Amino acid sequence: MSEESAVVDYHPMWEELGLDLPTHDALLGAVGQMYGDAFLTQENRPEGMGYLDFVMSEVHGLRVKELHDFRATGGKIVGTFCLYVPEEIVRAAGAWCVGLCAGAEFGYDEVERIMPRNTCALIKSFMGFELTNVCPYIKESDLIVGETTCDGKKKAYELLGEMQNVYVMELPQMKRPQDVAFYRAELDEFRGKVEELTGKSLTAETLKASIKEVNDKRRALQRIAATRAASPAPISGKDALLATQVAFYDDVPRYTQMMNKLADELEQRVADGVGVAPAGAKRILITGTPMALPNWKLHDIIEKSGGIVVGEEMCTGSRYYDALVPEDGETVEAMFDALAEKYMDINCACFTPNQGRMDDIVRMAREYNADGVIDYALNFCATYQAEAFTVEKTLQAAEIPVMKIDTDYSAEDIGQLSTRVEAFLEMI
Ligand code: BJ8
Repeated sequence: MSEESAVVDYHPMWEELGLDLPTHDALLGAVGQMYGDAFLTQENRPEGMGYLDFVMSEVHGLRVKELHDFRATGGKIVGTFCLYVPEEIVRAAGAWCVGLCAGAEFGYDEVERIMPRNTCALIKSFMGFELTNVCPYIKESDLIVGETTCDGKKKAYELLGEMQNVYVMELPQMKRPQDVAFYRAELDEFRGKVEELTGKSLTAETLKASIKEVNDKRRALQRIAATRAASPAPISGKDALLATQVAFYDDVPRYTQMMNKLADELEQRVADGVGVAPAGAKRILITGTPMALPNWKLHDIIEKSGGIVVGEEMCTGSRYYDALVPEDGETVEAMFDALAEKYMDINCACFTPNQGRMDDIVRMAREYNADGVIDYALNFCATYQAEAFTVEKTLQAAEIPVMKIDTDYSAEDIGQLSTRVEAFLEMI
């Protein structure tokens, strides 16, 4: 993907994919406007963000074309919704992985004909994208992998399975040794499914290479995250969130290279004392449900209210990049054991108990010198909303100010949320 590429008309490709062109044009127009308003109005952005601006300007263009071309040569695409589905296995069997979680309110009328209104925005969004034929990533996916995490997703995958080729991985709900063994066996099944799709066998060599490649991607994100502990923070929370969101669908080696370049620049900024937020800006850690592209709502509110987001304890944040898979395994068996251990260490509220998440929130609040924590949950997300009480109690015991926000993807409550956020920033 070159930033110098000429403007290309992708409508023929979108038409070939079966997208509803007028509706899709409307979606791209709305996302472009949101992006301009949230990102391009920021001052003193790192130059390295130019790459992500370019990726976003081509969000349904060049990257989709790359997937399209890959498939034209026999390549397979695997779409996923959850961190528990290992990209390493997909890549080791010769396929490419794309994240399909969706972060915009679209097609809800169609969704509400087949799902309850009180379904979380993330589920409604990906179902709406499918039902209105506006997501080229779903269309390019040869296999879509769901997982038995929350009840809403489980049922949505049944409905999605009537329209697409869906495979569901079963996940345990606890983290005892027998649960890790159960998940380990699921990984074997998943391997078989992906090998069947690609017609290629995963080998110790390809798996070792893909573990290293995905670890390198996570290492680049760790470097970016580490710079956010500095005061002033060298990058806005919005820009850092975008970097993580793009990790789920960009080309892995290219993305890693570009994010390492961004990290070099941020490290230099820290050394030079250059930052993006005014001195004294309140530093906020966000914890909670994932923020899929193009959901930038809460970060935008906080940063337009004068605060700065310094970390995300979420699946589009530290849960994605904090842990690496050990690279010393030599056999497929040993590497699958390592993958099972690593992935079962993710702290999702769908698991019980989930003390690891509480420990991480407190640790991160301290490491990133946060003045306060905002616990963010999508409306109707029972697991994260219920866990909010434990989050609050834990942070109060650690004497860290906390505020709970329940919202969705709509713009309707932005005014009200801004008032609450401003009051919180003043209070801490
Ligand atoms: S590992 S957080 S990506 S399941 S917001 S759809 S939980 S009702 S997204 Fe998740 Fe995997 Fe866990 Fe992460 Fe359900 Fe809640 Fe909606 Fe959610």
